[in-house]
Amino acid sequence: MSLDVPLSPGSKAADIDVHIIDVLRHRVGKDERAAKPHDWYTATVLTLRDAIIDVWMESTRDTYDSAGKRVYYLSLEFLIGRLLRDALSNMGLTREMELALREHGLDLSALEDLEPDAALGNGGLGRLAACFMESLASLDIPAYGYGIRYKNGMFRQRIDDGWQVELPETWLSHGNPWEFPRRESAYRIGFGGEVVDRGDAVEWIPAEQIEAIAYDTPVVGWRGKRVNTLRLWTARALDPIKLDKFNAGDHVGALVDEAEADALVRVLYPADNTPSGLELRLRQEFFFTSASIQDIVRRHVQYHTDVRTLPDKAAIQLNDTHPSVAVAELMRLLVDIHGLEFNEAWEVTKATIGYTNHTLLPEALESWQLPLFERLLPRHMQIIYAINSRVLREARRAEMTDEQISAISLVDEHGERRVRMANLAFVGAHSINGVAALHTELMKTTVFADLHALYPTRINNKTNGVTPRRWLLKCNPGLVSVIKDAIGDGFLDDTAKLADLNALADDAALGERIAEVKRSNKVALATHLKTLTGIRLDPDALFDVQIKRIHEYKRQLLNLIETVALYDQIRSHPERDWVPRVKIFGGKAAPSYHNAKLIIKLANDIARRINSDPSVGGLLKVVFVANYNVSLAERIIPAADLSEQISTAGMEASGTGNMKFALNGALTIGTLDGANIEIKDRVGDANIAIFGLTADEVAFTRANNYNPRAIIESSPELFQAITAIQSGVFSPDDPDRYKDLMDGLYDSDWFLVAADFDGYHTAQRAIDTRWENPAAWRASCIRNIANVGWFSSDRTIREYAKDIWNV
Ligand code: 26Q
Repeated sequence: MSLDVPLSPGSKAADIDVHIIDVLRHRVGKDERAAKPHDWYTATVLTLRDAIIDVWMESTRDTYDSAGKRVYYLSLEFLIGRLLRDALSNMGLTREMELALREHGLDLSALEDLEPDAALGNGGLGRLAACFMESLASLDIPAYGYGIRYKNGMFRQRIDDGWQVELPETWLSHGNPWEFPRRESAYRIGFGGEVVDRGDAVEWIPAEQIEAIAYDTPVVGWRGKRVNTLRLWTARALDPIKLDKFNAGDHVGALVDEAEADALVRVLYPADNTPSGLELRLRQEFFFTSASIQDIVRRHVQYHTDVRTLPDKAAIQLNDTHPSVAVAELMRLLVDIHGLEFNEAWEVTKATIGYTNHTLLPEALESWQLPLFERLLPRHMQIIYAINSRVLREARRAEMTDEQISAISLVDEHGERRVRMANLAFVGAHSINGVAALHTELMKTTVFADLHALYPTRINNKTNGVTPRRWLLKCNPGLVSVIKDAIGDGFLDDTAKLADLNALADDAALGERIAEVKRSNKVALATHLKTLTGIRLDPDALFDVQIKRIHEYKRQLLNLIETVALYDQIRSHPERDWVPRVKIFGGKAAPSYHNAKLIIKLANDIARRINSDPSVGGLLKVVFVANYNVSLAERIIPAADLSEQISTAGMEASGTGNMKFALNGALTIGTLDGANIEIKDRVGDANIAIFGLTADEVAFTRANNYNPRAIIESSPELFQAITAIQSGVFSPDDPDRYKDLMDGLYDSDWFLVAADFDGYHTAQRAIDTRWENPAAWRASCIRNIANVGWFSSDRTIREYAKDIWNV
């Protein structure tokens, strides 16, 4: 049935109402009486989707007609979260949809809660990819995201008796109304086999082949200007059921190819900043990279004929090294399939590819055992050797030392030989960027020092950003309305305009209105956490929040030890005027990361003990929120007073949570690490609490006989807290539970918890003092909101577009 009323941005509630009923009947297959909430949810998405599709097709047509350059963002992770509210709001249809649903007695926000989070990512890197996709569409830049359509995304975390338990996440169990399968966009992906010399060319004859099939999801930009495509690959066996085997009675053997294809897209590796060396991971990387590069080259040749002009029409950005094999795969297509000379292909490849680095942690730098790589990708290994010989000869010509040459090599020769994915990405790209100023400088002086000496113009900085649509407009409508009243609505299109709030920072009336919004966000969070955890929270307490992946370098342990010290002091000095605090923790640990899981248990042990101790009264509560994800972040961040960004300096590449909190009016307590430094530069020293060693001091301390034991023994608060944890005060059922963890602090303390403790503790007490002056606290909140507009991912993407992609 065709509709009389096409939907578009600006449609009226009545148009939507007609449409939604039609969709409910003809596409969901229910009438109004039989429809369950989930049917209404699906009908709502499909109705909105119809409006989106019209813009989508227009955007695609425009791009083809203008023959413009496209951006391709290759990422093994897209941590999207829910799409409905974001898409509605970007299409400008929220109010109309609300009204239309109300006619049927339905509440839009209740339907929104039925949408599962698309959690196809671990943490910062995956969430950044999602923010970038939204900003690309908002800035009207033709772009495709490429990734894997994992059947199971990031695991669901349950807390059993304080311990993390991982459960499979099944976001597709009710179907996914946002995606379009594109069976016509399918590519063959080879593995293994051999390379044969055909005289003037070589041919790779893979031993196995799997088919990659595209699923497209529309990505709507702000004000519905442009809709781009997120293309996620699934895998299928070429021959899904081997009938000869099946008929011969081998029912399982008949299906093994399909099972192997399925394994490729079954699950997201749940490791954040700690790569696993498993073969399946390398297969996943090649699978999605090869499909994406084939798709990009096919599209280019189809419209522009000559593959040599690829760099004029395509910019490929690698989100970390996970798609690094793109360098070799693009070379293979150019040389083996399209017949380019190696040198020419090499220039095309470098001009097309850019690489973003997200971590300097040595253990997170990806490398693969050479025999494994060669067995799986024999032709790519040859190409990597050929690239390497070119690069190393250049290094030799530049008179580099043997040591430098060995550091530049794509093959690590120390011990068992390994292929270095970061070096491959570096040499194959014209641009290599870090994600915050400090991180970029450290890239030049540490891991990439020698590559930087050889190619000194390639490294550049692109400080991360977050989309203000999701991380302000959508998650904090109360704050948005107060800001609108104060400075008008120009900030909705340009967050730099938030700076107009600076003139009003000391306006008591504005401070009060913002404080009222914060309080109501805290009440809403407290209500939600009461249902989740049973714990009752005082919305007038200071909400102190650390939500992020659990990792030793992020130092949740520092926060927990300080919490124990505070607990002790409240008990020892009940006569003092303590500022009531709620400590909120959330985050997942990689399943194989022992200490991270132990830290979760410690948080829960501490919470149980403190929350049931009448001697602290209502002054201190500790909550560990299970299954922290994007949707929870959207509830927690607008309700935070204090944002914990306390990584060991030099270790957090950027952080992006830090930006979200500041944008929503929380003060930051943090180290001079990642983007914290740039946040401090913008909000001003008076509006942020900085403590701890600098990155230089961290390096110096580690290099000069750091003695944590001496520090612990000379700090009474620290000593007391560590001793309490170590001796089983929080784990009476297993007194030795934290012995090794605490011994680690005495004996090595790689993350410098002891060195930074006193500075942190002092900074926390100074926060208490600030809190007791509400007017000053509110002025600081306003100055935070006013001055972090720069951290919009729109600004970041503009910089990529201008400096790297030339679009
Ligand atoms: C690699 C190989 C095998 C298995 C897993 C991995 C792997 C997966 C995820 C390695 C690293 C990651 C994730 C890294 C990450 O999230 N880095 C964060 O990136 C953010 C966006 O730039 C920064 O803000 C954070 O500081 C950085 O930690």
